[in-house]
Amino acid sequence: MKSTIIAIIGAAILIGGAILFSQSSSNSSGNVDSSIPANNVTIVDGKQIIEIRAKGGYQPRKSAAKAGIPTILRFNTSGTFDCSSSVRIPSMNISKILPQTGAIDIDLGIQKVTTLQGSCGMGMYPFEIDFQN
Ligand SMILES: [Cu+2]
Repeated sequence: MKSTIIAIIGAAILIGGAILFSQSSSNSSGNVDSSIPANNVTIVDGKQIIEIRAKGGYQPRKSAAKAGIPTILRFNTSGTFDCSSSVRIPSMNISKILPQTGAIDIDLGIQKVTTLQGSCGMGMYPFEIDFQN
């Protein structure tokens, strides 16, 4: 009798722990999503890579990058059927059609201190990249 009660309490603790764990892990993955804007610029072997997700607009809307180093702008898509799959950066004369799912790299060369403004083909979804020293 005593061992049955202990078994029930033990099971309740395990189930409760599993529920808590699954909730906290889903919360933390939500946090990872919202932290993408802070970490979307990486520098690998002296090359700067700016990653922007294109789907129903651009994420992050604003990127902070470094001026004066070779830079690649990478658009990631995943089932992107809306017009954010058509990207334009008028000041650089860039106009690209992105794959519905995949990644495409655009060479931005070495930028001086500036802010690049981009948008979808129709101009309704904007994004910008701020280059600073
Ligand atoms: Cu559009």
